[in-house]
Amino acid sequence: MRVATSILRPFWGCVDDSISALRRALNEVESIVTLTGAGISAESGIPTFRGKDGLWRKFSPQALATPEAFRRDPKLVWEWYDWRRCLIQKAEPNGGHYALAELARRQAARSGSFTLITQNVDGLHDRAGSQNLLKLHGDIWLVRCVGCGKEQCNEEAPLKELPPRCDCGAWLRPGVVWFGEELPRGVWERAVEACSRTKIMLVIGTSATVYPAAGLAKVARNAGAQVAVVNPDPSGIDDLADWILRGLSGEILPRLL
Ligand code: BV8
Ligand code: ZN
Repeated sequence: MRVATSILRPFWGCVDDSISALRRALNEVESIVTLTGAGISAESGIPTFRGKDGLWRKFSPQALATPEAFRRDPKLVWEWYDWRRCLIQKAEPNGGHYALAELARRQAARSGSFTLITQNVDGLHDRAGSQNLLKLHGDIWLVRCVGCGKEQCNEEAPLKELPPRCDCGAWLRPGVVWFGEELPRGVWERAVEACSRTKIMLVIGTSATVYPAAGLAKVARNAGAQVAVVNPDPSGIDDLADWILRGLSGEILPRLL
């Protein structure tokens, strides 16, 4: 019966030992997978979804992040996404984003593999220099035509016209995955594949409540990987964890380097 190697409560002493233990382990393994959620962008000023001033507290996902909501009132949905784009454009990546980009560089330097899987649509990982991201839920800076299906990058914030239109005249929708919509095919398969062959999985800043993303830690665990959780609060996958680092990812991740 595999015993969680160390469950840490917020006694900094313990966090230190566990960070050094995890840092050592990360320097030895050939493959690392990380899964991030809204929590990694919280210290950049982007509200999380379920946090105390989270997006889902003020706005209902059903009313704004579903194809039905867009069909019902595309202008309302775009007002929400335009507001979030303006917020994100003013934000900067934080120490957590940069630490993961550096971890990937170090893994590459020792010809190990590093896969960054994110539920975030904010693009802050890209701006921190991370490459070959697996964006499970799309990208808020992409727009897709509901008529001709053309997808393009659009970083205009605020948008001049809501809803924005495609050259073909049809409306554009945000390039994100809404509830009830399938995750981007290749991206999901590659995420599952990476989790099923990794040695360590870091799960950072997610409540692990949205599926199928929340099921990836179990895929890794069942394949024999060790799982480390970085989150100031309990999350849906703590029981799968070998390490629980209770703290802010912007403070903890740089200390893994
Ligand atoms: C699908 C894009 C099928 C849009 C998003 C199984 C069981 C139950 C339900 C389902 C199931 N399978 C499917 C479902 C339905 C649904 C679902 O999961 N519902 C939930 C609510 C129960 N899933 C779907 O609909 C998915 N699609 O299943 O399609 C299908 C198959 C074939 C063909 C057709 C259809 C699609 C889900 C994707 C939805 N889109 N985002 C947008 O952003 O507007 S989800 C969105 O919410 C985010 O992307 C993210 O995934 C989720 C929010 O979760 P988190 O990121 O974890 O954020 P949260 O606020 O919850 O937590 C933040 C955490 O950070 C907290 O724990 C906090 O403590 C911590 N934290 C805070 N500060 C810090 C920190 N951590 C570290 N440092 C800090 N500083
Ligand atoms: Zn079009």
